[in-house]
Amino acid sequence: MNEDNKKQLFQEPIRLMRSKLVPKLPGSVRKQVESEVERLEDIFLDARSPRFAIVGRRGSGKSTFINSIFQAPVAEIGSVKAQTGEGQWLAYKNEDKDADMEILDTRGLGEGSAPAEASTEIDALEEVKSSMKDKCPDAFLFLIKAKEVDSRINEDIAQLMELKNFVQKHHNYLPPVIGIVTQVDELDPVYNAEPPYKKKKLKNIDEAVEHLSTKLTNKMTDVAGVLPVCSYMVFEDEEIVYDRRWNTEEVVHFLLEHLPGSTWMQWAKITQAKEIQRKIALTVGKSASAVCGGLGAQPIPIADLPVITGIQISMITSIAYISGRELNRKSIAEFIGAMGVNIGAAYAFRQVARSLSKVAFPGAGHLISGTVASIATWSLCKAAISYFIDKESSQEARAIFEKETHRLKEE
Ligand SMILES: Nc1nc2c(ncn2[C@@H]2O[C@H](COP(=O)(O)OP(=O)(O)OP(=O)(O)O)[C@@H](O)[C@H]2O)c(=O)[nH]1
Ligand SMILES: [Mg+2]
Repeated sequence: MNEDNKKQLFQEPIRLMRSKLVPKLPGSVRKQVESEVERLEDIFLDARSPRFAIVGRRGSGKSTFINSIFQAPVAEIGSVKAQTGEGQWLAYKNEDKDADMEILDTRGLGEGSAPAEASTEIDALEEVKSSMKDKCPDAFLFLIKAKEVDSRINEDIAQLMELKNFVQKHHNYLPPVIGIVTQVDELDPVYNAEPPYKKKKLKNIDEAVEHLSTKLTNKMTDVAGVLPVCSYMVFEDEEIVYDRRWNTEEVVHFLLEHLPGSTWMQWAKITQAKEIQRKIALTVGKSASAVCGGLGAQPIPIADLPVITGIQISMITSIAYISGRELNRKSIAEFIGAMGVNIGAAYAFRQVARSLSKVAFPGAGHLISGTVASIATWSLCKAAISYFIDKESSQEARAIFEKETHRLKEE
């Protein structure tokens, strides 16, 4: 399935939600449902690559950091001379070539000698600025070696601020600044270079983070956070032969939180992190449940059932898509088949709950049936995550569906 087909897959249900569903809702619910629909639009329809401007001295570990995120040697690493030459956006592609990350790998500011690669402009800072004119970064990553958080850092921060102000002026957007303390394996005690890190090491890592954090927040108000990392890994013939990475997953998650929804799908593919896939799937599930709940709460007759089913099927399809599984009817049908009875049961239950509650508690009925629709959708989301992302069996997925439904009904 190509990208256009995939888009179509999501276009139709989202369009339906917008045109048929949202206008029917009363003001209070409409606002919430509308913002959930917008989120889904961001994730699935406006998808684009994430863009980072990486600021850091030569040798701070920018290229290594990029490789560690991809878990593949996509960026060149130089250990002797300054490597990165031109301050231009580079698109690094993942192995499947279906996602990329755009990086403005700024030339190591303050390097000792001219970079090995050719550079057309003399002033590195001006070069970086001109690259940011046509493309606005989603975030600034400020990388600094753990051992250097203390040395000459004010100058680096001043440069970072200059770049940040430039973006704000040009794009009217303030990208968050995320500090990354790199190469923590080299902190004392050096004999504990391999993770897991012991107490003494962790204490020194904390200190380095604290130090950079204070320095940054003294100068800027929009520092999203500072995280330590060890990105060192060795590849041979594109294969990982040595992996000393530490805290990479945490960084990857943290970045997701500060990236716009439109870049999430690409981020999930680039990082191949299950946790990221899960997180996006949960967000989609939350939106779908809210939409179904909002709809179920309306005094619309059985006619709304197909719409709810449609949203639930779109949700399941999107979770399969997020998981990276080849999208086809068969895998979706298999999952729905496995849940089938339960989906039906949930509907039946919903109908019963709705009619019963209208008799027993007039007025509360709508609320209850909305809740039931949302419980069924949420439980389906959990089951789809276990089936598509965690690659559990259909029996296991079904058990999760039942457990989740039961738990929510109890609440
Ligand atoms: N021990 C250790 N070495 C690292 C780590 N990250 C990077 N290095 C090493 O540091 C050196 C510089 O890393 P690069 O990733 O090339 O740094 P860079 O910031 O891209 O450098 P320029 O492109 O020249 O500005 C290389 O020898 C890397 O192997 C790390 O986490 N631990
Ligand atoms: Mg580099």
